Amino acid sequence: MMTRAYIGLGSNLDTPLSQLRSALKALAALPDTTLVSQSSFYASDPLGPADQPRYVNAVAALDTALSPLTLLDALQAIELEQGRTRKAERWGPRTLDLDILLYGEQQLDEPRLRVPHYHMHARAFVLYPLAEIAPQLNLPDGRALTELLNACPFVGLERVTETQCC
Ligand code: A4P
Ligand code: MG
Repeated sequence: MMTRAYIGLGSNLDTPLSQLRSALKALAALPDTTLVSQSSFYASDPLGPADQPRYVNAVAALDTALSPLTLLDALQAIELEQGRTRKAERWGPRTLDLDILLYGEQQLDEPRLRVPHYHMHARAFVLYPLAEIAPQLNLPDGRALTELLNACPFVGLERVTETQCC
């Protein structure tokens, strides 16, 4: 059985736009998974320490037969493949971050995995790309994505074209 999952992609090191393009190819190549759609790319101001480069963010929709934890393992393998190192600093710079934003209607609170992603509801760089590919979406708790967008201004965010940027 396939489940629709939404993945947040972010990068602010080593040519972020190419990091995201490579990550999308890797998502499309995951076993038992189809890459259904992808948002535009967005340049965004860093959340967290300010002394780091701007990010490029995007959101992808997958239909997957992988379980949530197997999907997380696969995403972390892609992060490592693309040179991700985990540092002590919270929200520090990274070549690639892949977050499971939503996994169907499921709400998970496990040591390795919280879904919906714990901070997605307040992040413009997640909500606007997500709205591009799933404008009618509701969260598992019943909140509409449109409601979250109304409370989250389009600030510190720009859509980037293929030829622009990083
Ligand atoms: N984990 C728990 N739930 C999830 C989930 N839904 N998806 C666990 C993915 N992983 C999840 O993540 C730490 C652990 O979270 C993982 O081992 C996994 O078991 P990490 O990727 O190693 O560390 P992190 O990403 O630094 O931590 P955190 O708290 O998840 O950070 P976020 O929320 O990912 O934020 N600013 C802009 N403009 N754009 C960004 O994309 N990203 C971050 C990172 C900070 N500032 C940003 C951006
Ligand atoms: Mg993360």
